[in-house]
Amino acid sequence: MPLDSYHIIDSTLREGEQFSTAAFSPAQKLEIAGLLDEFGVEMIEMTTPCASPRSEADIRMLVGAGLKARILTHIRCHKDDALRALDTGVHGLDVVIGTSAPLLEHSLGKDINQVIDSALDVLSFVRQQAPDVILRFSTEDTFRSREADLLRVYLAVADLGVVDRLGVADTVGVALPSQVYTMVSQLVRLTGLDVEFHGHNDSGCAIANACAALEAGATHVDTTVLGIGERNGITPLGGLIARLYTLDRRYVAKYKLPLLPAIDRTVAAMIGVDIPFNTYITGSSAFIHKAGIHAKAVLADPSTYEIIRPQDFGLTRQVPIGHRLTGWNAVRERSLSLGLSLDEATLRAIARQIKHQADERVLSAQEIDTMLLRAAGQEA
Ligand code: HCA
Ligand code: CU
Repeated sequence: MPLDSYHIIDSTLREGEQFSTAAFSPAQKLEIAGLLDEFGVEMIEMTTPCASPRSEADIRMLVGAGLKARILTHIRCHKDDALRALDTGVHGLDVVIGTSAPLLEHSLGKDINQVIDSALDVLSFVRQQAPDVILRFSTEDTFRSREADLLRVYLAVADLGVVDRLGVADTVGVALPSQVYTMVSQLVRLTGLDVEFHGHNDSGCAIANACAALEAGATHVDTTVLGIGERNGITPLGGLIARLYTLDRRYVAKYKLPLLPAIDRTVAAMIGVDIPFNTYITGSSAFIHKAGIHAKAVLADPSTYEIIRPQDFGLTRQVPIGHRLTGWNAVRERSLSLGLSLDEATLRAIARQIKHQADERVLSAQEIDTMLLRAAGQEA
């Protein structure tokens, strides 16, 4: 079953470079790739060597860096692009061509028969040139393409017998999980090839769609750190991990999970953004329990309100106290961690006092500690 054996293709160094504020230096690319490799992603996709001289040099640099992850580059369906890519010694080529009506008309100026001819021509050329290169063929804007066209393209490519993997791309983030499931199942059934899913997040389904693809038999999922990419990006690495972890921790056991916070922090700093508060696992509020009822239950048994264990990612939960929703159990927990043994009536009274004051203003942790110490007869 694919969920037991899927691979992550991290595209922070390709799709992620297309994020508005991203411009990674060679040293930064090496650092990101090193972290991702240590985390355990199986493949790292880089910008085409045709983009700029630096892009080409950086592929050579990463190929020579001795990482476990295979280095791929992403190219248009052109022989010249393929030759330049192969010349870098890269381990794999991700070839893409548009198939939707808007792209056929405005981007490629080709009809679907010409797309098929060009795909077959370029792919067989690549295979002749490089018998061992990992070769993937993907259609851009898969979910706004005519299904009949898609099937013709994919079946022709599969019959050619030279590619290792087919890719489906939700380029504009329109697909629903059910559509992804149907498309991927069809490709798996009809071709028997490995299938990769690449999904944008314009309407908030990138993680769900990646999961649906895996459930349907996809073998590879594209991610980027924090989900960065064109517009608002694609499936985030941490989000995919969170999704799969909550299905079954064994699905993500092969990855070095405690490295995720450093990976997110590193890339956020490089692109000059804060990690958004609601980021899966590493957002600042991911493990904060606030209301008294939640705090009480989570302090008694974290699984009551925590589907992800923060310690699996090297993180800790927080239970803030100085607000009007607080409860005496959380106050007791804090007093115990200060080494105080206050009785229940005192703790309840302090909780009431906090609620009263916090109706005007949230109290700091320091202010709460002072209250507790005073109640225990110790000066703060
Ligand atoms: C893009 C291309 C792509 C390619 C995805 C793939 C997309 O529009 O920049 O090769 O699988 O989203 O279609 O990123
Ligand atoms: Cu994309």
